[in-house]
Amino acid sequence: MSPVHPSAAVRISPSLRFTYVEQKLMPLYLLLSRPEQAPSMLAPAMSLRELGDRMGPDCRLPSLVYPGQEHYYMQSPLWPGIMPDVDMNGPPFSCLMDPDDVRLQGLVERQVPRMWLSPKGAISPLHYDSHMSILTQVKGRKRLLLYRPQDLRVLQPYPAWHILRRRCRVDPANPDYKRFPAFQKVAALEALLQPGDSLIFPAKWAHHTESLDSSISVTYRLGPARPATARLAGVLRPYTACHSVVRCLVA
Ligand SMILES: O=C(O)CCC(=O)C(=O)O
Repeated sequence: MSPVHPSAAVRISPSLRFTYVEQKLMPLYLLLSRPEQAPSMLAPAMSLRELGDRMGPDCRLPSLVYPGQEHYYMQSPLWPGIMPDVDMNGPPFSCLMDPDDVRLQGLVERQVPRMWLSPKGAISPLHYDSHMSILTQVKGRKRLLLYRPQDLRVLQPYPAWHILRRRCRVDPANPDYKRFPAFQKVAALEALLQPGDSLIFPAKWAHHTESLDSSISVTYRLGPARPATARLAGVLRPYTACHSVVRCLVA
């Protein structure tokens, strides 16, 4: 019997900037444009073996969407057993769900935990999420720039009907102050995550991420179970948890 190789959702991009595209709105976009004109495309199911080959230095496989070079970023639900050498019940994961932590009380899981496997230099351009995130670094280092919800308007997110909704027009890595002069006055918080660190940030905190090494992260998304805690989630601030030590990013 041939071995079964699990498959993963993989984002494909013509550059190391992996602009997330709203998948639900993609069919509409493809009525008007060709796939290779999209900022990125999702390969729904690629075997881990093929992903490994494509991410390797000597890949000879033909490109899937973009003519010439393309890059791959696995962004996939985390199945049991996908990382057999990582104890998902041990630190730092175990300390994140501390029932006594008032910041997590009343929150429920809003998305199946996700695994993010990226090459060195991969960028997730500035965007915000609708739920609180816990981003845990498993391998390699990841740098995040975070912006407060009150600065969101200045970051110029695309409207709700757009395939780039929740993405921002401002690019902190290459700021265009002529086009976005107000951005000069906006301060970012910076987080450098090492393996074992977790960053917890509430909904609507826009973030830009950069993989400083080839990287594996896991995200959990939590949302309020009751409307009263929705207000609490909105005022929380990001903090990092390194194993059982929690240190505030913002004083
Ligand atoms: O680091 C990444 O690229 C993925 C994490 C992220 O941006 C997110 O969870 O929204």
